[in-house]
Amino acid sequence: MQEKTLVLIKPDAFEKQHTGDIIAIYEKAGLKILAMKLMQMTPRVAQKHYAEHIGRPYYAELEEFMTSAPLVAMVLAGDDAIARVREINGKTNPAEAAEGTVRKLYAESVGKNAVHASDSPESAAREIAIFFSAIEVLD
Ligand code: RTP
Ligand code: MG
Repeated sequence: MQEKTLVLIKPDAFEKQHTGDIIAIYEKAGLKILAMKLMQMTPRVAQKHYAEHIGRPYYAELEEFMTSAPLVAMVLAGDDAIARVREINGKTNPAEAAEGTVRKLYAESVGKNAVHASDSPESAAREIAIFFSAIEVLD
């Protein structure tokens, strides 16, 4: 099924200038870019995006990290895009991520793990709407 998913190139990967290499991995997998922007997350946006993580022991560190420097937000589309992008990204903890995944290549820790991707169609719709208005997402 054709799906859209929200991807964030997190501040650690952006600062280390891995943006182009990471986007190339998605494009080589056949995923299409429908929207893209460079921005810095505010605490308010972090609280919205990571609403289900508020109250967890790592939340303060997560918000601090995600708001610390610019990141790249994008909408990717393709067949089965939600599961495929998570597969390409690899496990949350880079130590457990498979060879060739974005997190194996570029993540430094479970917190500073280079990328985010939506985990379900419901999350994708919710998260895309946080970062992009309808006219910013191409058909
Ligand atoms: P993401 O949402 O960023 O795509 O990552 P994910 O689904 O693989 O991981 P999730 O469980 O949704 O956690 C969201 C982000 O919170 C940070 N985290 N830190 N220190 C920790 O134990 C811990 N656990 C999670 C990570 O940045 C993770 O990507
Ligand atoms: Mg997640």
